[in-house]
Amino acid sequence: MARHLVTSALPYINGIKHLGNMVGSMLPADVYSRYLRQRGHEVLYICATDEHGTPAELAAADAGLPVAEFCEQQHRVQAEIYRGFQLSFDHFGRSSSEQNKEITQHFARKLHEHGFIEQKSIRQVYSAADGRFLPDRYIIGTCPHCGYEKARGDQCENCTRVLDPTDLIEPRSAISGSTELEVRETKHLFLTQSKLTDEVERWLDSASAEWPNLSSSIARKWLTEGLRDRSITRDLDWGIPVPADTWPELAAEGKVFYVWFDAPIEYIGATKEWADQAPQDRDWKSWWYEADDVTYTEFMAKDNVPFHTVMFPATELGTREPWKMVDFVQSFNWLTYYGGKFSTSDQRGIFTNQALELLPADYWRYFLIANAPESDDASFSWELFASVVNKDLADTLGNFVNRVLSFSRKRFGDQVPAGSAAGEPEQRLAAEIGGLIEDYQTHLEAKQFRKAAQALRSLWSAGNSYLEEKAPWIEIRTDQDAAALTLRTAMNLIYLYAVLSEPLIPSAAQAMRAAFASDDPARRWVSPDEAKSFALVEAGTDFTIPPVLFAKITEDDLENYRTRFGGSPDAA
Ligand code: B3M
Ligand code: ZN
Repeated sequence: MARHLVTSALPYINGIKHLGNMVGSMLPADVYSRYLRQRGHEVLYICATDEHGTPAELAAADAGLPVAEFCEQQHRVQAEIYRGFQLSFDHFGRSSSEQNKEITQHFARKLHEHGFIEQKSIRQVYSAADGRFLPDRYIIGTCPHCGYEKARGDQCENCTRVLDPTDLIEPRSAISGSTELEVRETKHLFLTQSKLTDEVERWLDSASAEWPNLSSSIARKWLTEGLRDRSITRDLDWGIPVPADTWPELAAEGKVFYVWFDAPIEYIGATKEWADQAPQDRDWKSWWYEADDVTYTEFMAKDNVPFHTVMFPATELGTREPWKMVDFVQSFNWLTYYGGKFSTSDQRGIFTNQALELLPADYWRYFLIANAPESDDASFSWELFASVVNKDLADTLGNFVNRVLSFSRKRFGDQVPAGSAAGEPEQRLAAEIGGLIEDYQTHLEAKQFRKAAQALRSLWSAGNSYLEEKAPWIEIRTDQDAAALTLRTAMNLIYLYAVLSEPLIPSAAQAMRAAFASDDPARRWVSPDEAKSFALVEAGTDFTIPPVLFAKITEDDLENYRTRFGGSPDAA
């Protein structure tokens, strides 16, 4: 069986992320990884904090901490939150690791060896008011392509085009707002991507056939405009140093690599971090080097697509070494907060730490996956959130589980009752759930998360319809065996839900499994055929009733959330 390498875009270190950030990268990557593992594949899910660059330096200065200390602390904070969301990383690394330094420097040397790095004197923007060179993203101005007024010097967030600071109209310092910018001469390394354009294009042609349109169209757009040589070093204190053996002069000047140069390489660096933790049985290189048996899937929001579909592939190709290239780029649009932007700088929307203070991870995981911004932006509102939680999780799933188990215990005690043999309603149910499981698998394999959530919800609904149709609380008055059959069938559904719901709602899934004494932890999945035989939970099995799986969100809760977070982007 193929091995699956999964990565999600590396969350930047400078602050706690909001839900919009998680739904476009880590969460779907986690659902996909969990699904693949459950289907018996070997999976390596890698993520890390992206720790270099000016924003980290500035955030550290704000916090009054040395930047290394700040990053260490923030890494721990983020890692803890992701654990809370049950993100099942095999490793959550740090781009500031020794491993990443080693591999990034190796990449740079190889690129140099093959003539893809040039040293040039450039004129760089210096801000007298700030007393420093301004890195690209700290110069803001009007985008020459689309007219967006807050475009950053490295990329326009509005039209996603990659920019140079000198492209900006009316540039100013993002730190102080000062327009007194002067240009000074300094030496930097450039990745001569222009020489790799044809190769990247050929690779993209062969690799991108199955990608979602969002990913391939952004990649195409960027390529059509032609690849410009990009500077890959910066005048900063914090970053991966340029190797002195290759560029002694620049190293002496204290140049470091540009954060976007070393960040994607950290996917590899973090894999080595993972292996170094248990060197005896982990081989990082086999996942990345001559790794033809590996299928590599990346998850990210759309603004990160150019870097992953063009720049990083160009970097890999230019080493002239057989590094694993991405097979599938899954990208996402934005999750908005009442139609407005989630914003870290304006503290608008819901941050991942706040979310976990309000409700357990499963509530968020399910809502976000069921409403993932796949083909379009999606909007978060408390009203929608409450209605999805109440309807799908509390009623359709939670209430079903509770009703079936409580009623059975009341009438038949603590063991799954036997009852009569399956009849026509059970056959119909079997056909229905068989088809739905097929759908669910297909959508998860295709990384169509909304559709997958829909199929799962339909599976839960099928149980409710069956229960309503059979009405064991009426059957029991005249025919104990008929009622027992209905309950045993329904309990088989509960166990089926327990196993199949795990990628989306791992805690509730675990609680449902634990209800049955016969649960075999080795069971990873239930095939349509197995499900149809209703023999997952046999008569006589001891069971318990799990605590309420999902509490309803009340009108009072809603009112509180709206007051605390603002019911609209303006109010927040
Ligand atoms: N850290 C995302 C961002 O800050 C960036 C992703 C890196 S993935 C290699 O926009
Ligand atoms: Zn623009």
